[in-house]
Amino acid sequence: MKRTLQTSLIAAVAATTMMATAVSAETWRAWNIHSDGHPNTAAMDLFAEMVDATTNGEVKVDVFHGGVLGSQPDALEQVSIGAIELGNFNLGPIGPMVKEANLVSLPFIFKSVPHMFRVLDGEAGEIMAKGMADAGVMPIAWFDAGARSFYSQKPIETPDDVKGLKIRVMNNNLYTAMISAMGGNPSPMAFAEVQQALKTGVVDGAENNFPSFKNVGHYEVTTHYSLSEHLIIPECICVNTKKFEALSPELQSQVRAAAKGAALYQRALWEVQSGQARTEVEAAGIKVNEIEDKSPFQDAMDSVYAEYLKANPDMKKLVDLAKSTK
Ligand code: GTR
Repeated sequence: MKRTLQTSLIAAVAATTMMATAVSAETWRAWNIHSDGHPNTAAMDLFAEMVDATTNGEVKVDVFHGGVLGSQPDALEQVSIGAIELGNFNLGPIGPMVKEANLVSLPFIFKSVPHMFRVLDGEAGEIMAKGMADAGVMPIAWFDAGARSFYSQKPIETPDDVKGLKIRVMNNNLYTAMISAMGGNPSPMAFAEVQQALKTGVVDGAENNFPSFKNVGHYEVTTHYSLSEHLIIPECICVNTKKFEALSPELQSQVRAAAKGAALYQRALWEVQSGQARTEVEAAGIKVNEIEDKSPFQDAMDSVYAEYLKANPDMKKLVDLAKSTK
């Protein structure tokens, strides 16, 4: 089924765009933190294939998997200045460079993944996309990244369970505030270092979605995954704004169509593979703790919101837009 979906997406995208005559082919380097077996890796490969097919080879995308082009904050910087042309980025580490993108890093801002996509498809999404494009990282498609939950050597079922634990977070002050508000010790760290840090006890825990928890082996060095689902953060295919705008309007729409097709594929894969990842880690011995009542976690975030909005009053509009989206 995988191949069939891929083939029909490529055909559909090719059919909706005019065949271009190759004049000056250019190759774009794409950053991807994930390796084989992760939905985003397959989606980025399909994106590259579709760009090639729909632009008739005028734009080529060379995807570098496994984070070999650098850590996420470094790669973002590189894309923003055009040293790397694009990447599949999580919006969390974009917050420190694009204030509007921080909307998605407020804990419990979204009710569900579909709610998050509805917010992205509305005015709030437009404002975020503009802020990102102005900073040089223009989103041309949104990926699903599910919800992030805590994992450690013990269940984390209430905010009190975080007290005194050193928890790895991505690079964003909102996440350090989130852990501190529960009495934990936040430890910002690059994704590539987390497995070793968990193994050696440099950190007591971390937080992520099931596919990432599984794919980079975090489940091998921890015992409990607790479904706090405190963050629902989308990901993007983000392109250096100037490189994208330098393309002809026709090429721009072909690249956009390829990104949309890749996102459609990614979301379908995500649905299946995040369930599979959960099954696999449970089979490997991970105890998954359901959390019936998440309100103590949500209540613990009141001070995070209050302080954040005090320091960034202009973000209130985006928060209100998200909260009023059905
Ligand atoms: C993953 C995400 C990566 C990276 C990672 C992390 O879920 O796909 O882009 O942000 O989490 O925790 O650093």
